[in-house]
Amino acid sequence: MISHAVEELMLENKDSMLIPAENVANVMVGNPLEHALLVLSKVGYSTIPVLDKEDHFVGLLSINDVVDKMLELDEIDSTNLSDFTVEDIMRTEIAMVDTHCELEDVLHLLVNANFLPVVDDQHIFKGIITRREILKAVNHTFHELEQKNSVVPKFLAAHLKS
Ligand code: 2BA
Repeated sequence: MISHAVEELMLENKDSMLIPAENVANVMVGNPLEHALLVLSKVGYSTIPVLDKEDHFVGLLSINDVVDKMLELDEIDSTNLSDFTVEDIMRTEIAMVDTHCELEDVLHLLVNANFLPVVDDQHIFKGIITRREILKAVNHTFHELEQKNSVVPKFLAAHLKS
């Protein structure tokens, strides 16, 4: 369990932990794969969220999945991809959190994911929490603890006790 003091420090810059939906590259579930490939190569991210027309989060699409699909086809030609949509290959078994999630759950889930999609009660996509933002918060927390002398070396702690 995370101590209250550490959690407080981790959440000091809580607002910047969530990259809001409007700043997150995404594709629509019905987009042809040829279009999705263009989006993925343009934005530079390896995996991006898939949304439906009502902005619900429905899955993830990665550049690897698109390349795998191209390799399955007779000729390696991106125009063949227009016969398929994002829905045909997106991943739907995804770790995600809601807007009321606990920091501890986020930390656990980010062990196995580069980022976590965040949804509200109606499953509307609100943004993502990335490993990068969490590591920034960890870094900030370590420095603050050090500055406040909250971290006492073991030998000193034993000396202070005696
Ligand atoms: P990746 O695309 O595999 O990126 C891994 C890390 O590489 C990112 O970690 C980031 O530090 C860096 N990086 C890659 N492409 C970048 C770019 N175009 N601009 C700036 N930095 C870039 P995180 O920032 O922790 O992101 C973790 C994952 O979250 C990314 O994995 C990507 O799948 C997703 N992601 C992050 N920001 C996103 C955004 N604005 N839109 C869509 N997906 C995003």
